[in-house]
Amino acid sequence: KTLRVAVIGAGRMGADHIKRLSTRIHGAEVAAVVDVDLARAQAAIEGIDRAVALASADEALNNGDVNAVLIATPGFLHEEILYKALEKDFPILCEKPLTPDAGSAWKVVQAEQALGHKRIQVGFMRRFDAEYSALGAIIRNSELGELLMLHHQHRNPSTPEGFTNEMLINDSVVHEFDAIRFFTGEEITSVQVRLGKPTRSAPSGQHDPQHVLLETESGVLADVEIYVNAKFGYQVATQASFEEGIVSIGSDNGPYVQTAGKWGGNVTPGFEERFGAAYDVEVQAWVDAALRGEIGGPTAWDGYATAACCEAGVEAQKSGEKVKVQLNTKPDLYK
Ligand code: INS
Repeated sequence: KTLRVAVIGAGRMGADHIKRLSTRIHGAEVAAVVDVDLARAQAAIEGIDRAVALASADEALNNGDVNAVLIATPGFLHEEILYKALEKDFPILCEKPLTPDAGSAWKVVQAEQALGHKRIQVGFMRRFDAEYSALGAIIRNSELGELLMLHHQHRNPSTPEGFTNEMLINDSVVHEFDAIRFFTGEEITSVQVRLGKPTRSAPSGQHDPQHVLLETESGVLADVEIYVNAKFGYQVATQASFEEGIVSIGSDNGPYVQTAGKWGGNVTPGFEERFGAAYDVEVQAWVDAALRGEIGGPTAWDGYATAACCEAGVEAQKSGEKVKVQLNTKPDLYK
């Protein structure tokens, strides 16, 4: 059996997934690529056997050759495609965020619940990063005693056009919301955002960097420096403080070069390079699980819970207050 995947959205992430599906991933093939810019969809299928370029998600979902969906459009466009794909009962890999706000994410959770089984895997790829897995295991096995604090740095070189102040939370810190839930196995209970001295490199309307402070159910404190116009390169790093030690992950490592009177190496340029291997593992896990009728990673509940954190985060950005995260009761399907 093979997944015949419709990739919806042929932008930066979609194009990256198309390449991975048609080269490194086993058990899946690109059957269709959809983009409002048909020329972009056409360019993306070049060299791929039996793949078609289409201008609408509807056409792709109703194409008899398609039996799975990878959604890589901007976040605010996910909701409509999710419902249509659920109606078809197709395996779905939906890039983060599931939807941009908690209300719409909850409706998606309810639609999946009505279906009676999990079909949606959300693209929180960091869970598949080797160092993330290793730190997760150290926490779960209490190897260094209890986890007490998490310090996160999330830095991007620059932001694409139209990247709003809210998107620092909804598009960027959403990864840390999921990471903190993944590491602790707990929900996040409150979010606070501090705005300090901004860089002069931020486009107008964006306050950058921001300092996000969080608490989990058991009182683990976490902080995130989100800095999206940091210029120097791409960096996602975490330092975890335990009763019996400190664990650091995500530093650029190697090759370490000494030449011409200098020593050093290269800074990671973007998320494709930083998380390339994690994306491969994530998509393979999705495919393998889908062929068994299951999902292989973060659920629609994770998408909803992080959306609730984002909503609290955006409110906290505006008010400067510590905002409680409100969650509905977790449905049995996700327990
Ligand atoms: C991107 C992507 C990256 C993240 C960026 C975000 O959409 O999710 O992993 O570092 O902040 O804008």
